[in-house]
Amino acid sequence: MIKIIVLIVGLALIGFIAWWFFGKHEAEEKAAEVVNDKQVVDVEVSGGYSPEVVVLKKGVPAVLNFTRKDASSCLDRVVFSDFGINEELPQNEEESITIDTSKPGEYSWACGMDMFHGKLIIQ
Ligand SMILES: [Cu+2]
Repeated sequence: MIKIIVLIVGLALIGFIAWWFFGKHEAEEKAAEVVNDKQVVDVEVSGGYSPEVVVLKKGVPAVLNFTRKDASSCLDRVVFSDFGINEELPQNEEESITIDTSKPGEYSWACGMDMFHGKLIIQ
C-alpha cells in the first residue's frame, strides 16, 4: 500500500516539475488595436509583465498603460533604454508611457534592475 502512495506522490511531483519547467512558457503576446489613429495597450505589472510582448503598428502614436500591482520595489521602475525612458510606476496607479513608433524593430524593456523583461515589436 505504502509503495503505491509513494509511486502516486512521485508521479504527481514529476508531473508538477514538468509543468513548472515546460508548461506555459511561451511569452504572452498582444497586438495593439488602433482606435482613433491611436494604439493603446494595458500592461499589468505583477511578478513580471503581462503581456510580456507587445506588438505595435509602425507610425501610429502608441501609449502603454502600465499598472503595477506588485508591491516589490523591484518592479517600481520601467526602463525603455532604446527610447531613453526611465519611468516610476506608482503601485496601483496607471502610468502612461508614450512610445515613438517611427522606427520598426524589436526593443526590450526592463525593470529598474534589469531583472524582468518585456519586448516591444514595432512593425
Ligand atoms: Cu527589478
